[in-house]
Amino acid sequence: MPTQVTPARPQRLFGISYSPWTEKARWALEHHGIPYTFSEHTPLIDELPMRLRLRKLRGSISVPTLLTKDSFVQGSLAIARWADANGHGALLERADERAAVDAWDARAERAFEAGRALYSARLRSTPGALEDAVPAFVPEPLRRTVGRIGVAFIARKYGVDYQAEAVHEATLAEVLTALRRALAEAASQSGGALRYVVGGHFTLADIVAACAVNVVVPVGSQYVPIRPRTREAWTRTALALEFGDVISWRDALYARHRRDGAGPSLVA
Ligand SMILES: N[C@@H](CCC(=O)N[C@@H](CS)C(=O)NCC(=O)O)C(=O)O
Repeated sequence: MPTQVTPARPQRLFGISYSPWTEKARWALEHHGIPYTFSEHTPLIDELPMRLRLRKLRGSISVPTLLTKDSFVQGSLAIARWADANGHGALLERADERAAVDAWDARAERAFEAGRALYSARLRSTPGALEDAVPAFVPEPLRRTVGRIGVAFIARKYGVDYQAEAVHEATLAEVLTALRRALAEAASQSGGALRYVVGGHFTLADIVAACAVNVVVPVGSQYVPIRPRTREAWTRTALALEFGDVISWRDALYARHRRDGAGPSLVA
């Protein structure tokens, strides 16, 4: 008698497609060939459904959050490590690399937060960007107002300081300088091929560092779908000019190590 095989339920990832935290989690999952469906999370509008899903009415919740067959994995680092423990690709960190990866993750986290603050401020000042950032179902006359409320919600929830533009820019420059230094050291060890920030091979540290570069200049839309005005709001032109070498490294890393990218381009 033939045995009936029930296909395993794929993982479901809740995230914000252009968010660096979400991209970090997706890259790790896709590196390991882990199948998942993606659900776009809209701040404020999806807050209550997400709380009910997680059975967490108090305390903070955020995305990315991964629903596996038996649990929720919350936070980009935890998801990347879950992927490493459950996937089939080459390990993204060995036990002896964990401390170095943690240090890069902490650095990238500072860049992500600085990037979010600059992006939130820029959303309010770039014509059409607020309207672009809200889901398609919101009717035209309401788009700007809904966008404004959404940004205010994120600013309050994450303590975003709109005024500290110079401080956030300096944080980004500091992280990119550290990355440039690490790549220079890696070049002297590897003899100039594609360089890796930890251990001479592709690790989670490269993923988080590349995602930190994405908050200065978003990577191509074939990897992370992003609308043109949203891209504009993330872009820091002066830093992009100053750190062209680091951006080229990020592009080469994506070309070599990011499988198919996150899906179809949203660029019109
Ligand atoms: N430490 C968390 C931070 C994630 C985070 O800050 N997520 C924000 C991205 S803007 C978020 O969920 N925003 C939507 C919301 O809070 O509703 C991680 O590593 O995943």
